[in-house]
Amino acid sequence: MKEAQASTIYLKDYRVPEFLIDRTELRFELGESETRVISQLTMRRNPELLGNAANTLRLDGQEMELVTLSLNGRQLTPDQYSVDDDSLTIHGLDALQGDNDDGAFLLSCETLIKPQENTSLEGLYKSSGMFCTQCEAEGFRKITYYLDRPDVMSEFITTVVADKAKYPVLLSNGNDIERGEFEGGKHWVTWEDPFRKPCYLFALVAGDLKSIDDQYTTMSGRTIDLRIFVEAKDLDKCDHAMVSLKNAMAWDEKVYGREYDLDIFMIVAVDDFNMGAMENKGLNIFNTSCVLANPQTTTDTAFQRVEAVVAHEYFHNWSGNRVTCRDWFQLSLKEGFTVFRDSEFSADMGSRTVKRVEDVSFLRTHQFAEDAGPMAHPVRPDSYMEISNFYTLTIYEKGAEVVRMIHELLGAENFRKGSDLYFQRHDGQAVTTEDFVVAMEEASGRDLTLFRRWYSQAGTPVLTVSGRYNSEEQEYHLRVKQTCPATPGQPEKLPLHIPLKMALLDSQGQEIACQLQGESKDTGESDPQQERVLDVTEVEQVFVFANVPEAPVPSLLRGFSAPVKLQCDYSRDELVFLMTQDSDGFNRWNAAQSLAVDVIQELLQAHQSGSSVSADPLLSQAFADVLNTAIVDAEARANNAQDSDAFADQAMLAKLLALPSEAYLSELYDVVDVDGIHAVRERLASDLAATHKAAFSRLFELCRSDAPYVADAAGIGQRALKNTALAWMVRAETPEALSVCYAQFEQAENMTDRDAALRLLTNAQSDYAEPLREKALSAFYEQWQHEALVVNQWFSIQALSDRPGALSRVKALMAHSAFDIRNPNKVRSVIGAFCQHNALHFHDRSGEGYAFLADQIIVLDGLNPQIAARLLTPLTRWRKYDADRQEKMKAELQRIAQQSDLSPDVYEVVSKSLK
Ligand code: B3K
Ligand code: ZN
Repeated sequence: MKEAQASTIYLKDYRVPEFLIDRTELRFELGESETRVISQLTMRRNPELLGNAANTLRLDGQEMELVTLSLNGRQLTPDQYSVDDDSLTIHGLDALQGDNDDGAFLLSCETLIKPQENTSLEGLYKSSGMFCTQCEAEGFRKITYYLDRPDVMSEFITTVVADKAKYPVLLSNGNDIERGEFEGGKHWVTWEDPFRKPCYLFALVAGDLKSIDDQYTTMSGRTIDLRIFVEAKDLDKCDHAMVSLKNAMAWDEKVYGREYDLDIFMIVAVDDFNMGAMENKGLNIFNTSCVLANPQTTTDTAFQRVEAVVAHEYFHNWSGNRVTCRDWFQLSLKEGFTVFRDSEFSADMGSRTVKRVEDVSFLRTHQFAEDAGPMAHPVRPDSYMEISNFYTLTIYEKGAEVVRMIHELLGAENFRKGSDLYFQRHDGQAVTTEDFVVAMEEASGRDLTLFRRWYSQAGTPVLTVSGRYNSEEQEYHLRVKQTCPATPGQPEKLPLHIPLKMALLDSQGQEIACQLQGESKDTGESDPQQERVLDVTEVEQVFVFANVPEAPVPSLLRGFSAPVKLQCDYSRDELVFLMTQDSDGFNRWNAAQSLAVDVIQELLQAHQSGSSVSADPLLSQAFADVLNTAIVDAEARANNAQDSDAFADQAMLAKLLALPSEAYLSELYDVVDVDGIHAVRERLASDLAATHKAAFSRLFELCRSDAPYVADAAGIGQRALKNTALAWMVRAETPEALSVCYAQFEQAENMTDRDAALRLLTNAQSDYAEPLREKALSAFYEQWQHEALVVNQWFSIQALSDRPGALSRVKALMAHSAFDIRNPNKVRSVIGAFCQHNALHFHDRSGEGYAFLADQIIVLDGLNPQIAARLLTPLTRWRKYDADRQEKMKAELQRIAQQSDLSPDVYEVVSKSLK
């Protein structure tokens, strides 16, 4: 493996910048074969470095041709500077600068770049005939020579010049202040962004775009223009994003007191994009998949994603843009906080418990796996080779959990005081996670010294809890132990400050007052609480509760109050009790999951030892109870019962009727038995489907509705429950059930129902299913072939199918005319879907799945290293499989490693995985 490809950057090496850029003036002359970029940087030495004698100025820059360079108006000669693959260095700055009182100087630079040839989708590139940019984290250096680091903040004035017919819309950050036309069909627009920002927030767009426009009046009465730019054919898919944006703006005012600052807020949708969206100041650029939504083409899940991502990017205007990161080790400062903000927003817009269940399932399945793998790193990493590899589930999702824990420890009111202080103190600055924690501490008076370890320590802590009741003393002892496994570079772990939210339930399911020994009953401060947050801070602690009249069942880690693995030896009866009695909705769901996990693990053990065990009837009974609740509730709705408040949350019922996923079950084992888990879970599901056949059909019928499609919590819940019932019905693959499914596919008036039916048909294995499936798949493509996002869905539905022959189908899809390896959405919907989410076939014993992925990575690395590195994830987990699979996975990693000219992105992931 070529060692020279990537060097490691360490947090401990951080130094403040030697130079600052106060003003950045840019002019882009966009052309069909090349683009000319003219920059004028008003710079000075950083006064923080007293007596800064730096006489050499190094600017970042890659993949560009330098045309001219001048300093204070004097052109520099080649002996006065040097250029290499990554930088431009000016030597002997003092002499060049001459006498200048304030030390400021003007550096002017003209370069040529080729956006048309840029397949990395970083920097300036073309997507479907339009120019667009992606600069975070280090893409600006592909646009012009610059100090490409987030702690260099500048004002930007940008002029874009382009052919008017081809690119009628020219956008950049801030407000447009001037425009004009040149002879020969060109026009130009100048944009000014008065807010100082790092260059990673710079954006430019030029294209033939149309917009839907709206306005928002802020809490102080300012009117903001809102514009969403898309291709003309997509104008009918922007309303949901616009409503989401306005809701997000209002929510940030109400919950955080944060108001928008510019006069205009723009969103642009592009087809070729490496991730979901980007929060460029005043000009967010979105992957079409995260902005376009229309009931005909978009599922409920995608509607919810649009709402969440629009909000996330908008919230960055404060948590990320007004207050930004000092260096990329602080990435979670903006990402963790902003994910926390967007998840709270979504919770307020829809069903809070369901949102929590979804977030926690995702975290436990995917982030926990990352934390246990070779790329594990703390929320604030100590080092990286390629920062693009650190836009991870740990930075985002675990980072959000860390902020959520601070919220839990401080309470909503103090947390708000803390965020007010943080925003006010650091407005216009580039800061650290430490600054965030200090603001929270100072505003609340809460000591977070120990808590800080969450930022520096990687790995998922394990909390082992056991209870003991002493009837004579009427005491309940809760023993809590914490451990955390070693992670790369961190063999030893220190105890963390873990907020353990809990309650004690009596036999009726009522919460018992939780009085810790030593707390008096009648002092106002320590009034016994029904629910409380225990501060777990030591390796082992015993919490003694006094005046407990009967042996309680503890309800632990309510709302998933910390991102830990909870081990508690509940009996199955206790789990059923919690499922039905716990007043914490999250814990009711969690108990249901734990019961199912427990039963499946028992079945798997039997399966592996060749013995036969039948599933504990408790699980089936639990299903019957949920089904019964769902049916009674649906009947009440059907009978137009008035009291809608009394209705159950149908989305939650759908969650309770879902078995834990194979991916989650896999995460629970050190060595994953891919085939065993699949076989056992399938068999259990078939048994449950058969046992409750009539009830599922009844529920399905009751949940069908003629009401027009609305993407609100009630509508989404109703469709989720109906389609869950349909899935259980189709399991038996009877001709009747398959016909019902096909009829839904044909008659559906929205994409959610059509998609659900098509997925089931695509997975069905029986002979009867085959013609239905073929008919449905071709009709679907026929109807939607002109909608790129729907075609992606069609790809992924097929790539995910667990029918035999999956890999050859995936290869055939890649040969389909609609597939394009340069488009990340297409790559994700075929290669990504198969390798990351079709474990059964990706991990086929033959090892062909592994070889296929390695082949794709080698091709993609030459085109788009970020996407290539991201796709590697399933191979990095080789330690979790049996010896034979391990060998095969490792061999493919080694094959990738031996390629010449690997990108730093892929090099870092491969080398760390093989260590
Ligand atoms: N900040 C961007 C992610 C940039 C990824 C760069 N490789 C989107 C977001 O988190 O909001
Ligand atoms: Zn973000």
